[in-house]
Amino acid sequence: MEDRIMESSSSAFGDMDGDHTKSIIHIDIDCFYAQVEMVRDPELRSVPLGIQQKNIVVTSNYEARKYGVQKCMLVTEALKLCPNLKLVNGEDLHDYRAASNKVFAILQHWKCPVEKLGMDENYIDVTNIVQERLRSVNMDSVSISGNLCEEPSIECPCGCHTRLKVASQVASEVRKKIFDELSFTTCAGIAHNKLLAKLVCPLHKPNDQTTIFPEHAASFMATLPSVRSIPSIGSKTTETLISQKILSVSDLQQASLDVLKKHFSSDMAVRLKNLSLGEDNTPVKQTGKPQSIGLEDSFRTVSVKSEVEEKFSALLQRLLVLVREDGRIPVSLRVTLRKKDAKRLSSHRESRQCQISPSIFTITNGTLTVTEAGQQKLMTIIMRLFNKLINLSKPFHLTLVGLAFTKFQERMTGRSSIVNYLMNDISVQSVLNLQNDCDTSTTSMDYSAVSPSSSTTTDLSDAEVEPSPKKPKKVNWIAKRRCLAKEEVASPSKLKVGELRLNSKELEKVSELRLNSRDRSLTPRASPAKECLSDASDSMKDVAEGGNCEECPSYVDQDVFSALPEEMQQELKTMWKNPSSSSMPRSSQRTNKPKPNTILKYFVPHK
Ligand code: DGT
Ligand code: MG
Repeated sequence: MEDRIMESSSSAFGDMDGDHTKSIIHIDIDCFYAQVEMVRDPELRSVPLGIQQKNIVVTSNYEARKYGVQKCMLVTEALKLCPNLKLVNGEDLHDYRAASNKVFAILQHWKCPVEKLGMDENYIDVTNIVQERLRSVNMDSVSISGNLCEEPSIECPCGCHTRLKVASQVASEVRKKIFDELSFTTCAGIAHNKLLAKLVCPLHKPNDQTTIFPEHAASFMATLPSVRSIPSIGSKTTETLISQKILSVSDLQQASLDVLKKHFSSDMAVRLKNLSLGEDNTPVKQTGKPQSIGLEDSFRTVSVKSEVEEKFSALLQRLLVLVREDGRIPVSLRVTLRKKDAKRLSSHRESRQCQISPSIFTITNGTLTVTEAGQQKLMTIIMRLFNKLINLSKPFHLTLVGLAFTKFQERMTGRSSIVNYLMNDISVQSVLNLQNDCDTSTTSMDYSAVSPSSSTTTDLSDAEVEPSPKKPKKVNWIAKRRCLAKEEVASPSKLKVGELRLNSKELEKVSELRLNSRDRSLTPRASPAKECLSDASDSMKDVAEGGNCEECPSYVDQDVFSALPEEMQQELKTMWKNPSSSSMPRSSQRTNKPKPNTILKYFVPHK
C-alpha cells in the first residue's frame, strides 16, 4: 500500500488525487533588519551593510552578501570578507517589531486568514479570493506571475494549476502593496499547502516569487539535502532519523513506514512520511495578539540591588512602549531572573508573577498611558517580586533580568463568556441613557480584569510561578454587580440574551465604551482587582459578606449568588426549585449541567 502511494506520488503524473483545493502564499521580507535600516537611512542602500547584535552579524543586505557575508557570522569574520562592511547595531528590536506589525496590517487588507511566523514571515490563505476571481476571469487567459518551480507536463484535472496561477497574481499584488507602502522587497512562495509555499519561497531571492504545482511536490522535496530542511522537523526527530540512516528527504521518502513506526508514534510516522512527499494539511491560522509581551536584558553579572533596580527601570520603560503599541491593558506582570551559581558554575532562571491593577493604566484619546505615579507603582511591584526571588541577606549574582506582561484585559468576549451577560447591561444602559458614571464604568469592564480565556505563556524553567488566583475575578464581578444592584440598574435577567447580543461593530463600540468609562471613573470603589500582591483571600474578605441562599444547590458559590441582583437570584431559585420551568433542555436538567451559554454554568463548583 505504502509502496503504491510512493509510486503514484513520484510518477510522471505526480500526486493527482490529493487535496489541491487551497491556495497558500508564504511571504518573507528580504534581509529584514537590514531593509528596516535602509529605509530609515537610504544612504545605506548602496553600501554593504551588516546588522550587529553583540559580536554577531545577524543579517546583511544583498550588497554585503556579494562578499560572502552570511547571516549569523562573527563580526570579525564578516569584516575579513568585507572590510568596507558598514555595521549598524540591531540590538533594539523596537523598529523591527513595528515594521513587522505594519506588514501584518497590510496583509489583513485582503481579508483572508494571515498567520504570522516570526517577525518577517507570514502565510496567507487566499483560497477564497482565488475562487472569487475565477468567477469573473477567463480561465484560459490566466498566467503565472513570477517563477514556476517546474513546467507541468499535464493539466491536473482538479483545476489547481489555474487556481495557483491566480494565487501567484495575488502574491504579486501583495508584494507590490508592501513595497509601495513600506518600501520593503519580499519573496513569496505559492502552493496548495503551507509546507511547499514556505519551501519554494526562497528559490528566487531577493524580490521575486515562485509557484509550485502539486504534482511536483515529491520530486521537489527529494531535492532537499537534509530532513532538517523540513520546517516542522526539529533536532530530536532529526537525530532519531539520522540514527536510522535517514539523512536526506529522499531517504525519508523511501523509508518504510514500519521502520518509522518503531521509532515514532504511528501518527508521527505517517506525518513524517507525508511531509517528505510534500503533503501537509495544516491550516493557516489567523494570528491574534501575543499572549504575553516581555523583554529581557542579559549581562555579565549584577550583584547589587540598586543596579538591578536600574536594569528593571530601563526595561520597564521599553516594555511600556510595546504595551502602548499593543493597546491592551495588562493585568499580570512577571519578573524573571537568571541566577548564577558561582559554586556550580551554572545558572538557572526563576520567575514570579502577580496580578496588577488595570487602574495603573489609563486610556487617553484611545492611547494607553501610564502616569509617573503608575510607573512608580509598577516599579514597587517589580521590586517586591524581586525581593521574593532573592534572599538579600546573602550575596547574589544575576546574569539576566526579564519583565513581561502576561495577561491582558479582554476587550472582546466569547459567546460563552459571562461577560456577555454584563455587556447586555451596557447596551441596556445605553438605551436607557443612564447617567450614573459609576455604574456604567463598573458594569462589565473591570470584570474581565483577569480574562477567563486569556492564558499565560508559561516558561517551563520558571521555578516559582505563582498560580493566578481565581477568586479576584469573581470578586471584581461581585463588587461591580453590587454597585449595579444598588443603583437599580435594569437587570439583564429581565431581558432575553438573544435579543441583546451585539454584532461585531456594536461589540467594538462596547469595548470603547468600556475603556472610556474606565477612564472616566476609576474610583477606589470601582477599582477592580486589588493592588498587585494583594492576596486573593484578602480580596475575598472585603466583599464576601453576602447572605446565604438556602435554596441553592450545594455546588453554588454563595458569594457569587449573593452578589446577583434580586431578580436574577429569584429567577435562579425558581429554576432550581422547579427545573422543568427553566428553558434548559431535558438532558442538561438531568445531569445538572447548564446549557453552554446560560448563567447556570457559572454556578459549577470550582475544582
Ligand atoms: P533573507 O530572508 O534571507 O533575505 O534574510 P533575512 O535577514 O530576512 O533573514 P530571515 O528571514 O532568516 O530572518 C529575519 C530577521 O531575523 C533577520 O533580518 C535578522 C533576524 N535573525 C535571523 N536569524 C537570526 C538569528 O539566528 N539570531 C538573531 N538574533 N536574529 C536573527
Ligand atoms: Mg527574511
